[in-house]
Amino acid sequence: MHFYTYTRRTLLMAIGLCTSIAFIVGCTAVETKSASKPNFIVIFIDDMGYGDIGPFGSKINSTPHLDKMAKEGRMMTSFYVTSPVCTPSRASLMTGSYPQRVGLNRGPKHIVLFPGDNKGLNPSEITIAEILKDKGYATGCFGKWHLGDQPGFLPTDQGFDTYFGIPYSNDMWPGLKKWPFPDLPVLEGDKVKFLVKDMDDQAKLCKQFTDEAVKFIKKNKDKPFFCYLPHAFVHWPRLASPEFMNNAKTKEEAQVEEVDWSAGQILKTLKELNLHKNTFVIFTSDNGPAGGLSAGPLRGKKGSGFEGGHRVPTIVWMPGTIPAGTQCNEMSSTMDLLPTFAKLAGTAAPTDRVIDGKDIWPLLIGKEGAKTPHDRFFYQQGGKLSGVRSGNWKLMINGALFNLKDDLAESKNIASQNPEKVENLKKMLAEFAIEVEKNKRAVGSIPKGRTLVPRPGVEGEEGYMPTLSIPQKKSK
Ligand SMILES: [Ca+2]
Repeated sequence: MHFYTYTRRTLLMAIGLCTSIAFIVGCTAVETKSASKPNFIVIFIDDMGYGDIGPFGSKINSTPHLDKMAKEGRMMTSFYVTSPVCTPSRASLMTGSYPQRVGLNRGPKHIVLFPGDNKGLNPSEITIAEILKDKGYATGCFGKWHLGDQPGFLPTDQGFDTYFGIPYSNDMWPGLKKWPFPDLPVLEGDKVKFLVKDMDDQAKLCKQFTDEAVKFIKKNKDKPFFCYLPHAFVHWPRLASPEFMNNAKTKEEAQVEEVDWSAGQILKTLKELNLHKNTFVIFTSDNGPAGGLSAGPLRGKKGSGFEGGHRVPTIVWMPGTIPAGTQCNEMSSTMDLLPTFAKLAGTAAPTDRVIDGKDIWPLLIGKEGAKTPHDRFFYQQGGKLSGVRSGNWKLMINGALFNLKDDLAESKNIASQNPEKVENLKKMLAEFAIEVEKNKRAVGSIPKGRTLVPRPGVEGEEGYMPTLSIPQKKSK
């Protein structure tokens, strides 16, 4: 209790002091007391929809650990990702910036990065991991990266001391015959540790990433840490551990229930180590639901510019600091985590470049009267700007206008009744398109890509050709 009081007071002091450029001076005192810095854990599910977990209304999936997390924490009901697909969404989480700003609104040849692509998250970007590492944090990433698989782009090149996971999606493997994929490697650091050979291996990915994350937390219990747990689940191809498969009607249900277990393991570990009051945990998803999963009350799914593609089921948890059993409906996004974490760690987001995210700590801790720091949020579809939300109004690039307060399902286009709103939002879209073009940064690029492991059955260097450089057969 004493420890906690001390921690909280120091934290508040840090927040109070770190309000200007003078933060470096102001935070010196805080920095020496490293125990006061909170730990951060981001549990990032792949392709899970707004309606897939109990706290967000699922009647299909049993998610007791997330139910408890929501009871002990706070549901963010208007929390967004910046893109309805993997790579761009992850680029925003890592950089606090819109994906088009960092050149990763899409891959060079496809909507997301593919094995061996010569592009990736530019090493000159300052990631959330680099900011925290700089402040003395141990940094670990356990799971799916998908921001480039070439030297310079991997987690260990982007601020993570420890990495264990797959470099891109789990369906980018020979099991998906649509493209000539190489084998799917699991990396430890930047080295291939083993291959995901079959569906039994796929089924183990949730447990393996969870176990590695728990190991990392235990190992770093005495210093501040940042644990990023981007699960391969619940992305296709789907199979869960036998104990979950045996108790579920579908593979989707089994996978959701296994990631629920995973979140439970993380929270349980924190409580066992008495770190729970000094660790901020966020559970969310990288984009809306893929086939077989649910957006709940929202329209659209993975890939869509509607709410279902971008609004993700999000719970934040830090007992004693984040008010238990509460909800926040203010607009916020994954881009806000970088500035928020930076501030709590006693520093600030980079100032030499445009960072779109803002500090949302007042929203997370339920500060009375706290409002979203954003007067606009931009959506994208197919790698392109596709809409804007301001307040409760949302304009799609095709001119459809919705009021999300009265019509969360985006069922009634009310553009013709609200010409002024349409004009106002259109202007925001136009301004953003110009501004982001002006202030965008280069994507990471190397002359020639090479896959990490060869395509099965192909001899020599040819086996390492980037997947999409190989002449494609017509898919059936
Ligand atoms: Ca995804």
